Amino acid sequence: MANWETVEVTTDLLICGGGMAASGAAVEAAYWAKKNGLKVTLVDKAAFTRSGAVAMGLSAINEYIGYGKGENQLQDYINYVRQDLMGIARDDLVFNIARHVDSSVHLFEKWGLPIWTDENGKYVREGRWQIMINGESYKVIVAEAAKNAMDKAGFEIYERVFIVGPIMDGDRIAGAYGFGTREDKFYVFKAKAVFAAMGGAVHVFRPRSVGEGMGRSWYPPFNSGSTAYFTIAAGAEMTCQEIRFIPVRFKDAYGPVGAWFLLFKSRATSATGGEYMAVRKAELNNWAPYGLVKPIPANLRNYLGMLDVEAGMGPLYMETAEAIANLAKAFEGDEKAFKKKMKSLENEAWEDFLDMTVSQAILWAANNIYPEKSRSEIAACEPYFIGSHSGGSGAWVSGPEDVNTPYKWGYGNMTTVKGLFSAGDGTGASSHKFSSGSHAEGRFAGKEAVRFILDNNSQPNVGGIDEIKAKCLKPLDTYAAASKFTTDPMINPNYILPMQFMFRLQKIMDEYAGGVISGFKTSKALCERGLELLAMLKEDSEKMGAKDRYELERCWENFQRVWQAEAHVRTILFREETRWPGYYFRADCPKMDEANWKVFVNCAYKNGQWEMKKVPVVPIG
Ligand code: SFD
Ligand code: AMP
Repeated sequence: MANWETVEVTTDLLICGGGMAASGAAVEAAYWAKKNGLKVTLVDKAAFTRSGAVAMGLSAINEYIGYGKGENQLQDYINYVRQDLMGIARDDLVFNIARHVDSSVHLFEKWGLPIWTDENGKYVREGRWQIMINGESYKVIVAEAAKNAMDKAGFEIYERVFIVGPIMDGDRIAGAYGFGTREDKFYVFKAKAVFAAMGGAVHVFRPRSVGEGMGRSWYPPFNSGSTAYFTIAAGAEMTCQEIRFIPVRFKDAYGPVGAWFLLFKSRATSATGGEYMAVRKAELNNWAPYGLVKPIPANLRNYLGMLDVEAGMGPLYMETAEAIANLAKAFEGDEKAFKKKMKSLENEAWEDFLDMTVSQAILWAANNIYPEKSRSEIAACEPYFIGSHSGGSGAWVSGPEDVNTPYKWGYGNMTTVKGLFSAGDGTGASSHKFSSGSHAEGRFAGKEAVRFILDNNSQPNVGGIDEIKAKCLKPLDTYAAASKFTTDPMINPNYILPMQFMFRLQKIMDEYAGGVISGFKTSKALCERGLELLAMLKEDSEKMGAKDRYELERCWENFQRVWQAEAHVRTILFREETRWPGYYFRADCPKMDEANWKVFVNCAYKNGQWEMKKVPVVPIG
């Protein structure tokens, strides 16, 4: 067996992940733990200040209610999220995040994040719920505050340690295991409670960017479904596993569109010039009542564009030049003021991408695109699994104690597994939290996890470490034992390399589970065949081979992706209707069925079997 040192760390609360939710959890838990003589430990697979979805920065904060300022009511946000998810959302969770989110944003500002303000000092709104920021260093600012809180309390942060999976003591979480990505070290973390916030899942489906563009995606390619795998493997109930998110993005470099639609008030058109949201408006009646609300749900906005593409009217375009011209129109007649306005609009257009998707700015430059002169191509991307944006997948967690909700079993944001908490992309049915809401939810969950520990203050048993270590390092052994059998170690019948494993997974998902190549369509028969192929892929995961530490990480990332994939396909198969056209289409059940399927679909993996069930949607307010 590979000769790696074993490092054992014993703590009270283990925070897995170092993104927005984990940063929130660290700030809050460090305070409450220190006060109560407990210890917190944080583990991130990357460098904490530049890790996760906000690594590159962001140009907007997408959830700011302005509740204390009388700008919006919490109930309006709850209604907005439920409608955007075609009726399927947990109002209690959305409410809980909404009531705490503004204070996270105020903390960001206090810690140094520049938020745009108008001449009266009011935050500049991108849309009703979003505010604009100069956010290139957003993650650095938020992570440093978390680091300071942890340092002040004398708590440790482990960077560049990849968490593979949970360690259980019966039905209670007992810790996690993983390995160093820069050192030959196997880690065992023993904890009384675990907060799993290792982001969403990217590259489960074949991306549009393949070959020379491989690795480019809208969401970070290094978020590989670790949270989903961790919670599923611990036996936690999962929800909304069918609600993938398909963002429409500027084509090929995946630049976000929110600023263009909301701040610049741009139109999106087909090649023939028609604005699909206007031309195809009648289609929305088929998806009533959700198709008739404002804003029109994200999946339906996607769907109308997809119908144009299917009708041969692609490519689709963002009319950037027209939008900029419209905004500058009021200044026509005063040459100096007009030029100044045009310059500031151009700056805003470029900054939007330079703040969060640098490669889109590079692609514009490479393709001679001047947003004020020409329109720019947009397209629906491959599917992503993220519970924090406009998808819904994640763990099923307990609602807050002080809210009258049927979904409650003890500690807020605890999964159905004792002592295992989650937030951000890790929790389901509570979409539209984004960066700010993930942080607020993390703060709440961190505090609740400390409360759990105070009530259950015993160290669970951790056994079987040698077996776990052997299994974790096995891909290195498999490769070492067989790589000399062939002249090219890339081609070898004794193992499957991580890249080959990932390509096989992505091909299955693309062709059977409604990826880009299938026009986002699938069916019962396709899902069933996809599950057969996934079962064989899972069998072959026993034969994963890794030539070095780097490939070992890739092996386990892909292993985690497969579990997210399976939960997804099983849930699509179980739900016999189409509810989110524009995200996926069950071609054999093409209509929405409110009478039978206005429910959550939850699943859990227990004793080697998947259990699927319907859970009623109970709105509050
Ligand atoms: O424009 C392991 N997001 C946006 N949110 C906004 O508020 N405004 C925007 O402008 C947003 N847009 C946007 C966004 C994201 C991206 C990539 C782009 C544009 C280009 C969404 C938010 O970023 C998102 O909601 C939150 O970041 C979610 O927070 P969280 O904590 O659930 O996930 P994370 O931040 O990605 O952190 C994950 C962490 O886990 C680590 N990790 N650690 C140990 N072991 C493992 N196995 C691990 N696997 C992962 C990661 O390193 C990271 O620290 S726009 O498109 O709408
Ligand atoms: P995006 O850049 O697509 O991630 O969107 C950023 C924010 O703007 C999110 O809150 C979206 O829900 C919202 N948004 C994007 N496009 C639209 C639109 N056409 N109408 C309403 N809201 C939108």
